[in-house]
Amino acid sequence: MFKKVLIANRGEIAVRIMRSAKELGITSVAVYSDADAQALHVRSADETVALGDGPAKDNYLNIEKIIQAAKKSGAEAIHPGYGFLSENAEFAAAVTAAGMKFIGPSEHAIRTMGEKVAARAVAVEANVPLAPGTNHAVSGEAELLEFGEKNGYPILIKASNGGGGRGMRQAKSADEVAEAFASAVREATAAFGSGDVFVERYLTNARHVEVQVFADSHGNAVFYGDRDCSVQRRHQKLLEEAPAPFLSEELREQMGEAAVRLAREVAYEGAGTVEFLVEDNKFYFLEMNTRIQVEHPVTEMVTGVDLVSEQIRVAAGLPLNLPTSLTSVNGAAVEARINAEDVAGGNFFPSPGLIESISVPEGSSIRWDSGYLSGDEVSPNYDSLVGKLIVHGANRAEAIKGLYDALAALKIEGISTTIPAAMAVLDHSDFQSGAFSTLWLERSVTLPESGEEYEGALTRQEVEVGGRFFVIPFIDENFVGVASAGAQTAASDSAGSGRGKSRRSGGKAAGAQSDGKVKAPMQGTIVKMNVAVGDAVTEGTVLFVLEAMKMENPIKAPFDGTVKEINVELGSAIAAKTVLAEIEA
Ligand code: MV4
Repeated sequence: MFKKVLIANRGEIAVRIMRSAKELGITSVAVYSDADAQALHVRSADETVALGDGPAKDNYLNIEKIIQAAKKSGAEAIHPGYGFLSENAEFAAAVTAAGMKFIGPSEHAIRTMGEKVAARAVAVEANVPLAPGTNHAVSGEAELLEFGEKNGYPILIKASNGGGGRGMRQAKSADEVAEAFASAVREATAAFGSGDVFVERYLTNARHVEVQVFADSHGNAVFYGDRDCSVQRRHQKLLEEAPAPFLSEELREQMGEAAVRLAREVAYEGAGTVEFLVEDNKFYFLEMNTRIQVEHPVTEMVTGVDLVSEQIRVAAGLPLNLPTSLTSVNGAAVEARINAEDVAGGNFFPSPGLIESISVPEGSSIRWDSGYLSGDEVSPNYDSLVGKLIVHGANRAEAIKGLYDALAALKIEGISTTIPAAMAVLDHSDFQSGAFSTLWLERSVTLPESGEEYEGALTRQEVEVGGRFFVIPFIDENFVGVASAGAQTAASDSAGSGRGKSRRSGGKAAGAQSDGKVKAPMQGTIVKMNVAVGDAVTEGTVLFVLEAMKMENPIKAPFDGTVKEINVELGSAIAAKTVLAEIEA
């Protein structure tokens, strides 16, 4: 076993890894940027090495500096955590070349799975089902149109080097292909330096289910439970749970076996996650993440296994402690990610700053993984994750209730957090009944406004009309700068789940009573302008493309009309809520 391990990360995951290191009797070495000199992960380490000032690319992302720090400290291995250099094949190679052990899979496995077209080829080899799509980078619009013609719309254009939804665009019909293709290529080029994209049939009613796999250097490979991560907003997960609910035992086992075949095909070592879409009792491979995941604690809660210890043990050459694959687990666990963000009706604005106090509920079924204590500061320069609250229950309903109550008792002063959003989701009948998919949160949930606490105590106001219960969904294709006007009166019947409630459409925008002012949903840069004053537009016409945090956001017309006024130009840097244009009906 290693005597000393360097942790090339910060925040809650660095603290989490140090906990396992301590239990294994390993000395932990923290690295830190100047901005993090006082951070909890630095205070929690046995030894520390400074990486200097500047943005992450000068410290946490600087391969050379981290290798030097590790050598200087005498560490025998480096744990990369998640994010930063965790899925950087070059880093894994550099660690090995420097005579240390990278706690993760081989450079080859990281590179292959990081390249989505290559990963699809591995899935084909391993006989793992895929969504209909191309197994090569597409040459241009013509090929996309041909694909759409043959497989039907909507189609999803994805960056080959993408992940987390970056460089991903849908086209709902042939008309939208040119625009979606250009936008995907532009975003992929800006984010990954490669404009390679491929295309898949878009599965619009799917859940996002992932399988935990683990392999060692002795030829053992197992699956270790699954998680559902469908509750996301703009590819930021809000809640995760284990096991993935509402899956047949047969499907669960098939997915686990497929995940293990995939891991074997790339000679995988260590912990990995195989992402699938599940729709109509069928599953389709999406991608493999070659790292420990943020949401790994829900798996730990239902299996009783310490996945990080297992990563370290396996990297040290020991055989897996998990002798067989596992489909049935103990109860259920749900995790809420607590971010320093103002929910703001669904806008999730950053809310960094000084945490005046954190008060965490205690209990044998409650776990709190955090990188901060009272008096610590959340920097605007790093991930906004403050901590993860995870609750275990004898079954899903108890875990949901337990997490809801724990969230109500979790008090964080000084910054805004996503606590009210998580509570609203847990309290939603669709979440409880399983009537959700990856698009559900953005489309169907009204989230609390700024400064509002969620109040519900898992009791619901049930609105009944003519003996039936109604939910009024907030229908929002993609993301709309101003919510579509008025038209969403079609109430969907939720009587199937036995209960429902009236949810006022609203949150993210001026909504149903739109005055035609098209506002920027966030701060960013106008990278495309499709209209001029006087142009006729129809509801949903993309007026502008706003780039924010390296993601492109289409800004659409709220209703049919004419462009009366445009207040920005190509290249304009604009603040959130700026009125970009005005549409007259
Ligand atoms: C998809 C999909 C539906 N159909 N691919 C999201 C990020 C990356 N891991 C792949 N993702 C998806 N790929 C096909 N063919 C749905 C997702 C997806 C998603 C899409 C839109 C909004 C939220 C989403 C959340 C999870 C997965």
